[in-house]
Amino acid sequence: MISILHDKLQKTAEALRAARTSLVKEHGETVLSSVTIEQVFGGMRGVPALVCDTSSVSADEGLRIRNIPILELTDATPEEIFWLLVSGERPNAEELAALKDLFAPHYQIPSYVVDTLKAMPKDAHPMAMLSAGLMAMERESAFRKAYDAGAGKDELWKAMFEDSVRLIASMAGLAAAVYRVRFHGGSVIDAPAGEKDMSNAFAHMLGISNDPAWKDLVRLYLVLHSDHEGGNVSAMTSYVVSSALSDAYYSVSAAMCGLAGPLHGLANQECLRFIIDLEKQFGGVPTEEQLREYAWNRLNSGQVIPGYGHAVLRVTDPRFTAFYDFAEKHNINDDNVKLVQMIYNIVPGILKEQGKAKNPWPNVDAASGSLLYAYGMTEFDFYTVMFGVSRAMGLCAQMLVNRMMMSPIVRPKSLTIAEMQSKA
Ligand code: CMX
Repeated sequence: MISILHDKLQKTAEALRAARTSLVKEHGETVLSSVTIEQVFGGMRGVPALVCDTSSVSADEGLRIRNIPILELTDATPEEIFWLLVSGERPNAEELAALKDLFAPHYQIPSYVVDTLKAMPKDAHPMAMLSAGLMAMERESAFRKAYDAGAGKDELWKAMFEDSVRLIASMAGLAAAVYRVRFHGGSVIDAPAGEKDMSNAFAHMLGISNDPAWKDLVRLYLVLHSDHEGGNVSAMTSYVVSSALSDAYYSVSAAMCGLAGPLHGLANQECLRFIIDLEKQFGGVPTEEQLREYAWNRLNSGQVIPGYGHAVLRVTDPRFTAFYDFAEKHNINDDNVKLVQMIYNIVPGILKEQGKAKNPWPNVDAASGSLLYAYGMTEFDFYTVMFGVSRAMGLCAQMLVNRMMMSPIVRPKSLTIAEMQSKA
């Protein structure tokens, strides 16, 4: 698969390998940090043990994609974001058009994938369907074919590029098919003929609305969730799986299983459930006092407030801000959106008073679901699938960088409790 981006990445691959070789050769013994017992038992929090060039997340600012703050990228398209993630540069018009040409043939997924989705139980979770759909498509992998044909380690990134392009584009058709099969009796909508733009094609195939603001929300959604450095559950999962030279379909499917966890991507679904339950309990938007009481009851019964807190961030997530701004710009007059704003005014104070969460501020999941709901996507079991379509870009970009660097199989050391005790 030859393209402008492919040619550019040839040089990137050489530079990445040179950087890796010289860092290891000249500074291989440099100590980056020491690891404490608390970190080992605490989900490896703060241990700098991964390389990720595509994006970074700081406690006080949040996500930067290739060092550009995410709030400066809210007008971008998903295609621009993928180009930026893998190459470190924003594409010009010609480059962008060339990438769209690569993606467009794959918005329409093969019929056997739709058949796989239709064969699943009627109550299968949409994330299980997404992951299974990717597994069904694994037979398309150029990477596996290249490996089987004896491609050298230095060449494998080219097949990973080919898989990434197809997989990212197919995620739009696959996710839309999951939506139509699971919630609309299987009436799958074909990709629009001649449509090159990914978010427009995706919005069309979902079949929810033709409102330009909805299409813009789909675009923004795909941009904001695309990447969040290397240590989150889904990114680390795809990194580990692909380090065994499993192809992108295996790796992204596994990552989607991690994204389906309520402490990770599923939090957006949980957030909307929280909002709807609140409205049910109080017959509409509650008073501030009622909200306070509801939140405290939840905390006192050992449940989290979904959409709040973060393992790295210590400020309001800029992606939450981007969604919040979208709601204000489009003047969305909806009870759920009002509640998101009300929760934002009240919950951080409660979490601070409780004193457990290190970060009392909202993350991206606190606002995203209410906007999808406002435009007619009311099946909130589906929201994490939307997240997954976007996150596939970051996962593929990170795997591609790792293949270009010829990163080895991941194999950290585990210790027994007795070994740990003997060190204490
Ligand atoms: N509500 C209630 N308690 C919370 C909380 C929240 N929103 N966030 C953190 N806490 C609690 C933790 O459960 C933990 O309690 P214990 O000491 O009893 O185990 C304590 O505060 C300390 O946790 P932390 O160090 O602040 O947070 P972690 O790094 O362990 O976890 C996260 C981070 C996101 C899993 C957690 O904040 C959480 O569960 N939030 C709600 C779910 C959510 O919104 N997830 C989406 C995250 C974004 C994403 O990855 O997609």
